[in-house]
Amino acid sequence: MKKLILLFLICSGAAFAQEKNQQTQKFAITGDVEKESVITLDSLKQYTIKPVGDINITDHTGAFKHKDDGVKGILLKDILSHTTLKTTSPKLLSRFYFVCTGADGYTVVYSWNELFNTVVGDHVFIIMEKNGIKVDKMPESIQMTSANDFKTGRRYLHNLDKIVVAQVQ
Ligand SMILES: Nc1nc2c(c(=O)[nH]1)N[C@H]1C(S)=C(S)[C@@H](COP(=O)(O)O)O[C@H]1N2
Ligand SMILES: [Mo]
Repeated sequence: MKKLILLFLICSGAAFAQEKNQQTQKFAITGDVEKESVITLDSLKQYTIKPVGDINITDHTGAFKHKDDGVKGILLKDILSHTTLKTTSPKLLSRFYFVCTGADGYTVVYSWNELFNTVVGDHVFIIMEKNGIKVDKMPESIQMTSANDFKTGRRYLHNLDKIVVAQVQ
């Protein structure tokens, strides 16, 4: 029985590790929106790709992990500006937040104000290229980064799968 449990733990661990590296070719925008959408690598081509520069990636404690060179990306707020949020008054947008989840379930949150009403939003990108590698060849596939965070690793989301729009009730 113990061996069986051990085998199960090893197998589920392997399955989980695989999921973390599961590449995504598209992500959905759902939740409190007028119309749900799916953003594909192809549909990303219509957006302006901006130079982001080099980013030092720390872990969640702040310790240096690695450096990404020559990062280029699309502003998340440019993509989200095509989505109409379901609300009766612009004043209520201050209640809204975006729940961004990777293929393995890792999740990061941005508030509407943070993205559209602070400088943070000027540095939140979907990475289209880094270290000379284009998005379709990156193991992290669709990767999102908040480049001006203190601890960049925390919101350096690999394999973006969905963005769910929600509001504080
Ligand atoms: N999808 C996904 N993204 C993730 C994580 C994760 O577990 N799953 N871990 C985060 C954390 S805590 C850190 S420190 C960085 C590490 O980035 P690296 O794996 O490229 O070094 O990824 C972040 N992005
Ligand atoms: Mo981390």
